[in-house]
Amino acid sequence: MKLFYSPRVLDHDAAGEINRGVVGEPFERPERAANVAAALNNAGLGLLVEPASFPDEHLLRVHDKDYVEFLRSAHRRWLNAGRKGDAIPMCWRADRMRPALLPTDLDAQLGYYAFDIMTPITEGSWQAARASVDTALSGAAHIASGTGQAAFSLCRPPGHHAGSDYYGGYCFLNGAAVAAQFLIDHGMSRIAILDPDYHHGNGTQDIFYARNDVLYVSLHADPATDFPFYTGFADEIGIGDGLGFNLNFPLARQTDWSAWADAYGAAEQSIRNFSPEAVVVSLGVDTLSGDPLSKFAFQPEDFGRLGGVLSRLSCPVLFVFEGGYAIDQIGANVVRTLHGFLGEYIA
Ligand code: OKP
Ligand code: ZN
Repeated sequence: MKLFYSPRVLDHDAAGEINRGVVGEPFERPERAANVAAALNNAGLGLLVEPASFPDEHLLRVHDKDYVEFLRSAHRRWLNAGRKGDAIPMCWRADRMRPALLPTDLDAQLGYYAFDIMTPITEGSWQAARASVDTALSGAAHIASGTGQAAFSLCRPPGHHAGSDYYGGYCFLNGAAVAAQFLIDHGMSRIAILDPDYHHGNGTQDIFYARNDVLYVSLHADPATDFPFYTGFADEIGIGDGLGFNLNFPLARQTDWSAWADAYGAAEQSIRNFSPEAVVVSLGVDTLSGDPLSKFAFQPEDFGRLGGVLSRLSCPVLFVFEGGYAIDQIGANVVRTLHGFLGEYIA
């Protein structure tokens, strides 16, 4: 298995996060990626390879130009306006207000492109998010070359909440979506994206919602109780040509491995019926019991089982790292997943 990691993904470093009305340490912090990198290094799964630099054109296949330019310049504009610290939106357009055209004011643009307050734009956010996309693209290029059957891209910040022109849920650029599009652009005709992160990948769903060449399948906490709240319900099944190519499995809090695996059986069948040429896995390990943001009940050994069931897909798999906030355990659980996938780990 080929592993990709760049220390540039550490550059996004938020000063704080507002959680339940209190400013505290961010859940999504650089040590997450550093810890996963350290665990991979110790696991003997292979060397961590520095990703190549890909041109923006790959990114722009999925994200809008104006949005990308906003992300690239937002923190510089924030400092130029005499502000300190991280750029955070303060005002949103309510749904019943008049429809907004792209505003020019920085604060108005922050509210225009963001969908939450927990995703600050820091001095290094652009560099990190861009490096995260290069990391995903390097994994995709490895799969597209046909020389390898599996890759793990240690992306950070995560990506699956980011849409073509919006950010939130700690995500700025959608690495899994850019990678899937890269595989399509390199001759593959059907890509499945499987998203086992605790949270619904609303951005990935949105990007491919009207398409039948990319199947999006997500198992996640019911949006009736969990972030991102407004999307991820079972009746969201795609639109137009994409009708039937989006599948959501909202699951109750406290879902454990056996309940998750039941739902996965149906998810797996739908992926098989689609017969993808490759599968991109948005690998979040925030399904762990005790994860500080999540309420599923996976035990550590269940990640080996997860890797095992993913290996049954029997087609090339690109793992793209997403969530997981139990900082001291996420590295071991990524390793368990990859070992299980490679058949080297008995749960
Ligand atoms: C990103 B990914 C605490 C609320 C948590 C944010 C969840 C973002 C998860 N302030 N909401 O899918 O792991
Ligand atoms: Zn998550």
